Amino acid sequence: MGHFRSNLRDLEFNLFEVFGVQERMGTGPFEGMDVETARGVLKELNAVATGPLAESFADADRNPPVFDPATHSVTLPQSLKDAYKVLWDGEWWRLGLPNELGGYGIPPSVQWAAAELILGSNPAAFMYMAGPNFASVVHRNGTDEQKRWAEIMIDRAWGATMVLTEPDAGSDVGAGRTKAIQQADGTWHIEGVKRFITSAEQDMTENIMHLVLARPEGPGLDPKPGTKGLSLFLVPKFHFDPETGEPGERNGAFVTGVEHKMGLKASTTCELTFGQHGTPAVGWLLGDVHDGIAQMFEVIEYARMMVGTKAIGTLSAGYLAALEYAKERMQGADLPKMLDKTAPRVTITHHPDVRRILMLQKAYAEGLRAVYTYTATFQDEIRLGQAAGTDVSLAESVNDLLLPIVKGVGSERATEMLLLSLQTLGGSGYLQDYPIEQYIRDAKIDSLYEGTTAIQSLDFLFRKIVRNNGQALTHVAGEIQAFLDAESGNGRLKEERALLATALADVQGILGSLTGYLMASAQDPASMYKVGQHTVRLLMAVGDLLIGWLLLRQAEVALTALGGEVSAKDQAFYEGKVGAARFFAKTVLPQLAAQRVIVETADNALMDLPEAAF
Ligand code: ST9
Ligand code: FAD
Repeated sequence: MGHFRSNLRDLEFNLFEVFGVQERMGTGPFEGMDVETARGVLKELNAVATGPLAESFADADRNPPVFDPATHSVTLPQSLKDAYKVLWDGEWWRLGLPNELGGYGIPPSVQWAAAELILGSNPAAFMYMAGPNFASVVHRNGTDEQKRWAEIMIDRAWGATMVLTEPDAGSDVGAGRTKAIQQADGTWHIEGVKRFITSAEQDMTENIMHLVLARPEGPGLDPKPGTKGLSLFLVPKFHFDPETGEPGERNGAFVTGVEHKMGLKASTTCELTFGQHGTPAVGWLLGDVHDGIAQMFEVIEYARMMVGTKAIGTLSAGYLAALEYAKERMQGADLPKMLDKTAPRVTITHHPDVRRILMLQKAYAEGLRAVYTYTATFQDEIRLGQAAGTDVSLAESVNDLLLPIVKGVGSERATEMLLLSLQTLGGSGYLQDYPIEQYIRDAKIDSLYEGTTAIQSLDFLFRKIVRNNGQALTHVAGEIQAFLDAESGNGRLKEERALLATALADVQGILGSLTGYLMASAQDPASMYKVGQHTVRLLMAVGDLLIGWLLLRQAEVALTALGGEVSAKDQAFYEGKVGAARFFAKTVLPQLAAQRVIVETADNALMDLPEAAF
């Protein structure tokens, strides 16, 4: 068996028993889809993900891509190429495409469940598949000619990259200095150095389309500072025939270095230079409009959801590996018999502390899976509404609100919980004989790229809550309140509902204090620091609240199912749902009260401390 342990049962539970995704199938853009087909897709992909796709995971880590500076080229390990071929030949990339570009008309909620299977099994292989997906952004925003290029990107199986970061412009993308100089023939020459670019070089595809942010220069252009002064250019690795896509001359975008990373080694992270090696890097302005940052955010929004799902998929795999080990490993006696040296030895699942860390992993893995699926249900609504011509602004703003939770909370909790997965194995967890040490190394990147957690938290508070006048948040809080008011479940989970109600009030308290500090900053600018010290705390608190709520929703569904006839396997599954919800409500949610006190009593002592005192 490969390294990857999937949780297809839980994916399907979320989709069909909790969120009722099947109700949105058979209509509009999902007209050709039904529940049996969706289950069939997931089942088939699960076999691929747990089988051939997983095979290169460790090999490509131990034998990472090799860079040749003389030719600016990379050789990927054969095992990874084989895995990529499995994905490509299976046409799994079609799952992410809109119908008009050859997609299967599958709702985003099901797409993300499918994505979790690939990302948990082989995240680097998933990321090399960016071509078709980024082509859909080119298609949506491009000129007629560029729409054709988008089709070529898909038909000819090209790779693609998103190119923002520079040595002095990471979180602060607007500090980017790469420039685009307008040419008489309508093209642009890109000049500059970008770094940390994922998949910028590989030896699997005949061409790579780089989506590059650069600052335009030319007659009649009004240069603007910051992100608003950036435009998005299409810069292919090779020039190509615009009709057939046949590659021609080398364009002047060259990789000049590949990073040596702590994890995710199979994925190339490159320094990418434009126009620095005697060949101009010719680019084309996307859509012929200077709207780069907004266009790039269409890519970023997808990528942030992807990064969160990747982290959550890895967390789930880590938990299931830890669980499997714990059920086998005999060590020590049952705690009440600890003084009896002749007492039988037990498996470590008998020890309360092992149970504690296992259940914490389970609750976060399954709770976060529910959070990303819940988020994706709003993406389903957006697609349906757009096709029907109805107002989707609320669904869009709720999706926007939830993205930093999926990305920020998903990645932070995955890192924390994967440490507990390793802990469950004791010393063995530290060995490369088990996949968990690699999971930790590979998943750590998720809290860094696509905007660090701090950036997610600023986005969450300032853009998704304050600028949205709290509308999306009020909608979600309203759903939680409705769940509390419904009192369904025959009075079971009463204590847990009360804990959820308190947690909701605590999060509202945290937010209330932060908005108070924010308003006070109009008179006292330093008050803004009180906000900035606690935005990550807010993000994580809302994450815990959502996880607690969704686990309880799952528990309700499980209790109903347990009231009828269920198989022994399902009985265990549903009991696990109730157990996880209770555990989370009783041991995690009460911690939000302490977070609230910390925010309510915030001061600026931290900010007043001189730098030398650190
Ligand atoms: C990176 C890549 O890290 C990591 C790897 C990716 C690999 C991808 C592979 C994909 C594979 C796909 C495979 C598919 C297979 C399918 C199979 C399916 C089964 N939302 O607040 P302002 C916009 S890449 C939307 O003033 P500042 C907006 O237009 C590097 N838009 O910001 C706004 O204008 P307005 C990632 C947003 O102070 C404008 O920006 N790097 C949002 O100028 C200005 O906004 C980062 O992520 C948003 N949330 O700049 C950078 N926010 O306000 C992180 C902003 O008028 N830093 N806009 O609407 C940030 O995000 C900063 O906050 C900043 C600040 C740069 C935005
Ligand atoms: P910095 O921005 O210097 O941040 C350093 C620290 O300061 C962080 O803790 C951060 O949270 C904090 N910080 C910074 N600004 C603020 C603020 N305003 N408020 C609070 N805290 C702040 N980029 C691409 O364009 N394309 C890619 O394909 C790509 N792939 C990547 C792959 C890998 C493996 C890596 C490591 C990076 C990749 N990146 C890519 C770049 C990535 O998006 C950036 O590393 C990330 O956005 C952070 O920027 P930085 O590394 O410059 O850190």
